[in-house]
Amino acid sequence: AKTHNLGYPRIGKNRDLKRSLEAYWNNDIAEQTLNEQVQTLREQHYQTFTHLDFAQAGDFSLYDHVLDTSFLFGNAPARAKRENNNESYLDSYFRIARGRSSKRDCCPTHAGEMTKWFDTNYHYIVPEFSKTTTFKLYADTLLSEVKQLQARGLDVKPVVIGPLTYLYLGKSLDDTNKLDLIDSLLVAYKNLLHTLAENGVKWVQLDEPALVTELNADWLSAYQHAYDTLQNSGVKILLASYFGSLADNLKVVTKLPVDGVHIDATRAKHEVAILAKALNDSQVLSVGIIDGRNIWRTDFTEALTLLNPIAQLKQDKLWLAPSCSLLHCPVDLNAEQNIHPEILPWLAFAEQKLIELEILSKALHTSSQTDQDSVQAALAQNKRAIDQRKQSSLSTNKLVQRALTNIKNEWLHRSDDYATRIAQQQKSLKLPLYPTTTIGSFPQTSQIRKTRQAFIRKEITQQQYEDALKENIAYCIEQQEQVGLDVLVHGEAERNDMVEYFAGHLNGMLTTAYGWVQSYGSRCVKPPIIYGDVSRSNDITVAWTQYAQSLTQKPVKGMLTGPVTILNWSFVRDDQPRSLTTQQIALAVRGEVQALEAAGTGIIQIDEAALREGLPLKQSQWPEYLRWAVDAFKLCSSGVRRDTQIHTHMCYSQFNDILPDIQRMDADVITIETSRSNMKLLDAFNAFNYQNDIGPGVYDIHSPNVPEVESITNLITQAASKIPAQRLWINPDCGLKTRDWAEVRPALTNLVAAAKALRAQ
Ligand code: THG
Ligand code: ZN
Repeated sequence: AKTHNLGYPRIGKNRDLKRSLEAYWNNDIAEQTLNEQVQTLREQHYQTFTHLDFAQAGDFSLYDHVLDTSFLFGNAPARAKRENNNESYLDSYFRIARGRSSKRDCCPTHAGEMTKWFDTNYHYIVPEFSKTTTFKLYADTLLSEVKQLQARGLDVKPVVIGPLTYLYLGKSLDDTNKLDLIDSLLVAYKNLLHTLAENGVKWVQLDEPALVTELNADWLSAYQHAYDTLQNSGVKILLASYFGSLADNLKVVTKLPVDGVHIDATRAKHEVAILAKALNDSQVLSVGIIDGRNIWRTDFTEALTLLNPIAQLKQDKLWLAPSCSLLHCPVDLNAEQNIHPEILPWLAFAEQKLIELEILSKALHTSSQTDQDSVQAALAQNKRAIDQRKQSSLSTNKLVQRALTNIKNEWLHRSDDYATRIAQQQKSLKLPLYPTTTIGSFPQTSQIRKTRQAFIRKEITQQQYEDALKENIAYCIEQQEQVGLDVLVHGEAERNDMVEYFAGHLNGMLTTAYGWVQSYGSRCVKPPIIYGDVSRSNDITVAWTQYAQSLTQKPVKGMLTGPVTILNWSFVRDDQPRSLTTQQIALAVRGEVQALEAAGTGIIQIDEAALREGLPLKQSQWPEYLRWAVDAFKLCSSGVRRDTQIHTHMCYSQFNDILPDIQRMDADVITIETSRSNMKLLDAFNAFNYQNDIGPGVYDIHSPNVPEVESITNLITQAASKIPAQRLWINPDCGLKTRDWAEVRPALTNLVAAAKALRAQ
């Protein structure tokens, strides 16, 4: 079977791309140097082609491949237009990506909106469409890459987002129906395919992951129309679907006049054989057999059981690949020095996954005797690792499993209703009308980051590290006292990331040293790995919260990350349902909540930043997800007294379609992002008749501008026309961690002044 790849991580083994980009944006290096550094990085990328029959082009990007596609088809927003001749093409690209170029004072622009790429933690720049949108091919960048690879004697397969997924990902700025643009877009695509054909390209991969969502008849007929139009363009088309099953769309896919179809065998296993039979003899079936969304070693026995009959049927028309682009995986497991030696052989990062792919292909039909011997050895080694993982005492914890069976239904509910609880809480907390607070983090100064690095490198002792953190907490409390906030936080100086930090303190989870995955542009996260039953053996946050509380008379809110967010931002077990893993995490968080309460904490916030983004790609599966996700939140938050106040926070402000579920979470207070939507979101809460307290964000922390008192009072007055004043809290949006104290202090001072002015009225 021929092997190919859908995409490789761009960030580099050592976050090389991040360093180069940030140096360029800082004006520390010139464009020429950036290009040289990027070329070096791509040379490493090209090394991976030794495992493959095709070399993919077009998967690399300096910021985001969706933005690249907008430039490829001449759909960059009009504001990208260069106003002065000094600006390079690259700088106009970065202006759309991040609002400014590298030249500090040149042409500030509002950045393109960012949103999540399907159900991943990768953010793309949203394409913009309107009545006046036209398309035109600008293929130079892609062509030069194709030529560079051809010059090395490689068989190049460009990877391009397909026309319908491209439309699907974008937003219409007016009331234009995106599908009305398809014909003019297809002209540009057809032009691209012809151009590639003229340049000796044989196969082009068109990515259409929108096909795993539930599409209506208009979209499905647009698919038929688009691929009818694109056929006979001089190249063969591989239509790639991934991130789920094709389900009802499978019938349509098999009718499209394409030369091959790629399917995600990790998430649509049962459709592989169906598709193999439905395609005709001349069509290629590419099976995405290696999981591109997780870090587990592939079970070769299982994979070959699936592949052998397909290989019989499809012969040389069977191709093998990872399930999706490896963009969502860390780069190289070999960089990890501190992973438990028993767990290490269970894992495969991008580099290791391509080696697996090569072995699987050889295992399907080995030619030479030496190959056979090495393949047999690799299969045996794989079986040992898989068996050892299945039997390992590290993945199972009988106590956790017993604790799960002991969960009582009452544990999922507070013992009193909201009205009773809030009355008790008002008695004990004695907060004013419009209480003020923040979402939890305060500026992570470069000093804290440096101290943490020094501690990780063992250059300073635990004691020195803790003293430095305490000093930071004390500063944080003092600042909040001065500003006059009502409910304080300790500021989270001890946390590098809200998920990674808890993973480092829970049993059954591990964190990596270099397992970076691109989140957007130059920004990365290191998702933890959940390898076993999760539990908590020691208090995690209690001492920091208590220390902060010892410094002030005002209540200090305990800060935790919720179970659904810990799950959604980690690599999960593939040997049990996500719902069960989440329930284990919920039980651990419940223990921490109770420990905080026992230590005297009267307000505890449990963030579920990622609850909404965990919604399945198929809307018909939402109720099932929401049932266990909300149950997990209730399990961790309900085991407290009636006068203990539970807060939660959620990002990404689209709650209209899940309000019943948010109500069912029954947090005493929910804080949400609203400042940019001018409180519009509260209409939905109002229309739904949401019962509990709400803290709408009144200050957009992503903007470097300090908000005026008047603009905050305006927002609160608007909010109070939708939600009774007695139930309103006043807080900024989340993310103060990313700002400086010099910005945060005056902004919060104004926020408190606005609250005081309104109380006086
Ligand atoms: N944590 C995790 N996942 C997330 C977020 C998070 N996904 C969604 C959203 N928040 C993504 N946002 C960001 C914002 C900033 C950074 C990464 C993702 C960031 N990262 C640092 C960098 O790349 O320089 C590295 C972080 C570090 O120093 O440890 O700034 O909050 N899990
Ligand atoms: Zn948020």
